[in-house]
Parts: sequence; structure tokens; C-alpha cells
Amino acid sequence: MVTRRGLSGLLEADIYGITAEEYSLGRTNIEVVAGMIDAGIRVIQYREKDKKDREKYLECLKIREMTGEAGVTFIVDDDVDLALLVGADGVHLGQDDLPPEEVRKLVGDGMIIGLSTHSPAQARAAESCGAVDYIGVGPIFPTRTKKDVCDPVGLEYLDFVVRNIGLPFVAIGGIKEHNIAEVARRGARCIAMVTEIVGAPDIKAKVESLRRAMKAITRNQ
Ligand code: TZP
Ligand code: MG
Repeated sequence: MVTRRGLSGLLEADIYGITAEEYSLGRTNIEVVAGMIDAGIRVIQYREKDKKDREKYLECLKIREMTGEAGVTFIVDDDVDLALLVGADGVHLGQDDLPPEEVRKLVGDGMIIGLSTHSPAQARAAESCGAVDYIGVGPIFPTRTKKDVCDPVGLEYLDFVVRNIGLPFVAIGGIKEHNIAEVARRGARCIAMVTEIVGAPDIKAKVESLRRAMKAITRNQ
């Protein structure tokens, strides 16, 4: 039974939006989040590597208010303390962040924990640890957004997860309008994007096009 607040929203989401102010064409994270909500995105992650804690806290408070009113699932990247303080629905961890089992002890049963994975061994470990609610699968394609990113894992790793892993997953990394259909065709139902969305002059129009490209695949599967 799903008891975690926001998890059902996450599982039903087609597009998972992630912030990155440096690629947002001069718009603030708050303006971009407003655009994502207006475009009907159901899961939004706050990801901000270059700001100080106090600024991140103030932005996340505002985003929590906006996503709360819209019924949108709100995930905070990396910072467990920030996620707890603002009442986010979840926290997203990387392989070098705190271990999910330990984070679960801090956040309790109510919060979603996501974990980035880049290999079959990491996906299996995420599944067996019992603390992870969903995994990120990628980077599927080359991306310049994640500076410390590993090499692209390719569609083969996505195939592995589709066939072997029972956890919900989100495909990520270098996914754009021109290749999103390929990712959907391999079985991804939730697709996360940074630059394709935050860097779009018209976020709503971009999300509509991305959805059309995905639906053209998923309605025939
Ligand atoms: N994790 C794996 S790839 C990536 C993250 C956060 C960055 C994805 O950015 P983009 O712009 O959608 O390629
Ligand atoms: Mg991280």
C-alpha cells in the first residue's frame, strides 16, 4: 500500500521536472517552477548546486507553498535537512550522498526517498536495501548539466531496469524532444529533464510537445 505522501503522484507522472537556474534563460527557479506547474508537471525536484543554504531554504519554502497548493509532488535534491525543514514530499540522493537506509531513519516512513543509479549493481542494491522508493536511471545520453556525472549508461541500462527491477524508476540524462520517444519506447513511463524544460522559452509549449512525443509511443504499447 502506498502511504507516502506524493508517491502516487510520482508514479503517475509522465514528466519529472528539475530546476537549474543557470540554464533557465535568466528566469528564477521560482518562475520556472511556476511555469512547470502551469504546464501540468506533477513532480518537481529542486536541484541547486551553487547557492548557499539560506537562499535554498527560502526558495524551497516558496516552492513548497506553490506545489502544495497545486497538489504537485515536491522533491529536494541532496539536502535531507532542507527537505525536512520545508516539509517536502521527498528527497533525492546520489550514490555519494548519505546512505538511503540511514536517511530513512531520519525522515521516517512518510517521506519519499529517491536514489540515482548508474549500473545494474546499484539498481539491485537500491531494491534490496528496502529504503528506496524510486530510482533515477541514467544518464541515458550525454549531458552537460551534471558536472560530476559519469559517462552515459545508454539505453541498455534502462532495458536492464525495465526487465529486472521492481522499483519505480525515472529515466534521466540528455533526454530531449528529439530522443524522448526512444526512451519511452524502451519502457520508461516517467522521464526527468533539466535543460530541455528549464531552457525552453515557453515551458508550457515544450511540455505539451514532450507529452505528445511520449504519448505517441505509450498509447500503442
Ligand atoms: N542525473 C543524471 S543526468 C542528470 C542528473 C541530475 C542531469 C540531466 O540533465 P539534462 O539537462 O536533462 O541532460
Ligand atoms: Mg546528490
